[in-house]
Amino acid sequence: MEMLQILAPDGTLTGEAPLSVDEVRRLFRAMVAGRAYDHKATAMQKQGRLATYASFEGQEAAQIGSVAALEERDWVVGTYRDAAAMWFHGYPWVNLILGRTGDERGGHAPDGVNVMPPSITVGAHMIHAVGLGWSERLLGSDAVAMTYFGDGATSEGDFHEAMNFAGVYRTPTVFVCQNNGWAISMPTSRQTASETIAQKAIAYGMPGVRVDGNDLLAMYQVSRDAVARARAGEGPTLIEAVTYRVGPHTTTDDPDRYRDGEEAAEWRSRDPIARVRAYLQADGAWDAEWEADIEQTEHDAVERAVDEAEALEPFGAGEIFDAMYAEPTPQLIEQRDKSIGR
Ligand SMILES: Cc1ncc(C[n+]2csc(CCOP(=O)(O)OP(=O)(O)O)c2C)c(N)n1
Repeated sequence: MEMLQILAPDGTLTGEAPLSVDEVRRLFRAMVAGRAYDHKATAMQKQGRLATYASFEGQEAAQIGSVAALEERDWVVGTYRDAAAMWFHGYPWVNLILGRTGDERGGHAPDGVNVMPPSITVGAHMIHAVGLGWSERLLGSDAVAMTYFGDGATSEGDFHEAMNFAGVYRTPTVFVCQNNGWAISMPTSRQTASETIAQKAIAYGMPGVRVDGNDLLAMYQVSRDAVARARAGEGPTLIEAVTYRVGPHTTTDDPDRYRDGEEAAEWRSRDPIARVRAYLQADGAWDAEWEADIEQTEHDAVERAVDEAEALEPFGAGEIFDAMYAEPTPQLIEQRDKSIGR
């Protein structure tokens, strides 16, 4: 299967750009914001202020290029590694930070923001995305659900169930697999005997596309087309975004124990942000001062979210139970009472 690329690693176009320069500048800024959050969260974990954190460095184009194709009424259903996509669709940084401290108040989106909390269970959320899209369709809406997952998640039974159901019922689902080369220490080559992930779509009766996941423009184009298909009632699409996790799996991981450092260094040189920077610069639409300015502004926004999260009164031990159901079950009431020593 061919891999679509529109923006070459040196920032030159190999096809027609699907976005105006102003739109590219807006998405460049979003990628810069994502990286500001990513670096801050990694640093905070090392300071003992966050629990485990999963960096998405290197995957900014895969996330921002795809989520940018959505409308507000659409859904984002992602994982622990998809903070940039979640944030772009309205999930506030403060909630993401709270979630990483184990505070349940970070575990849901504000009203009207169609973003599910991140799935830590590998693969389980793809089924939810299919159900969300299907229910939107049954309610007469044209909203679609975009779900993010890794190459490792495609080995879960949940992936098969989600893809199969979506194919049979032609649900408005866009499956975005960020094939980042590794599932913790398991390389994609040992994850599946398929030559590509995209080709798995054929068996479920839906289109599969393979795209350079470090290319913002190509990511946007394939996502826009998949969203349009889903919205028009033509069913789901599987997108395989070929990218790379340049950092560790999470802050608890040491990738030097299982992979060659040169591989990560090579992928760092294909940085998705640098690629768009080169494109904008060649167009006269970038200068260092502008980037320094947006970087500072986005960094400040993340810092404010951190301050807000850390200024909250600690979450009470028993309150976690209140977040489970509208009406707690007798068992939950019993557990809650025990946890607060009643
Ligand atoms: C059902 C389940 N099994 C195992 C784990 C432990 N685990 C967390 S992340 C991960 C690897 C997932 O790899 P992939 O789907 O490729 O996503 P990536 O982390 O690379 O983004 C595993 C095995 C889990 N969270 N859930």
